[in-house]
Amino acid sequence: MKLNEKVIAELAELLENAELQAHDVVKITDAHPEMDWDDAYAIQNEILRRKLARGNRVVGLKCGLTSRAKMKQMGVETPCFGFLVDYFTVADGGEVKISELIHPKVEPEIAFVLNKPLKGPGCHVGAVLAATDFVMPGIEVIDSRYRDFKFDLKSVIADNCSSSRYVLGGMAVPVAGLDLRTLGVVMEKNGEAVAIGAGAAVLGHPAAAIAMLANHLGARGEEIPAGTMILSGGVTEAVSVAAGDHVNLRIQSLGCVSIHFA
Ligand code: OOG
Ligand code: MG
Repeated sequence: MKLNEKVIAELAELLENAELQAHDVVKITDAHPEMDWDDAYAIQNEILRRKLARGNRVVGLKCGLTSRAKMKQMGVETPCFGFLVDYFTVADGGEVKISELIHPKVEPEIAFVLNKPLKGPGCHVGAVLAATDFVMPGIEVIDSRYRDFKFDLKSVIADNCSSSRYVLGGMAVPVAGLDLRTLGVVMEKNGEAVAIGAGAAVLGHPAAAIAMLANHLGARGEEIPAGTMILSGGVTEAVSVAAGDHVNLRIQSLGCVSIHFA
């Protein structure tokens, strides 16, 4: 750790206020170039602590920057992990007010729901599939708190990996009999296909993202509890949205989910 507790608390407050008040900030590594990975996750944890103290509940976890398309779009080479809390949840077909967000983008994701805990190190795709109750289609709404959506990996980890809103829907399908690598993914904005991909875009197999999260937490002596919902990361580039936009995601064998921006 390079930052002291006071600076970590101040940066968490700055980033969380930016989220809650929907305004951008300059990326925190500009003023703190010495910060390290543990500092970045400590700031994210402090944001979580603030939310829990206010009565929010964790409803899931997320992996980010797990596809080449996303890494290239954001200029970052390594996946990151974050949390999802209750008020991020939008009902299928539901509405998000653009005025509550800064510069939102949507991305198509495969969500996993576990029925067994997962613990690294050594977690692998097979262990993830054996612990998966079902998968579902999900649209994640990301909204970096950083100006112009530009950041480096440490800044984005501190900012809870741009987490903002998400919607799950479609069918809950057990993974036995599904090849998650070849599932086709089509995301439409206002009826036009704006992002097309397949599951293998996420680290060769979306379950590899979940294994990576289990190994990341394992290195900190933590595990992913049974019952956890996890977003495995955007399959394609994220797409900007504005008021009036309707977004629909269709994943082969898993059905559709949609969201509207007002
Ligand atoms: C970081 C969060 C990335 C994903 O699925 O890749 C993410 C960002 O792109 O702002 O959620
Ligand atoms: Mg995402």
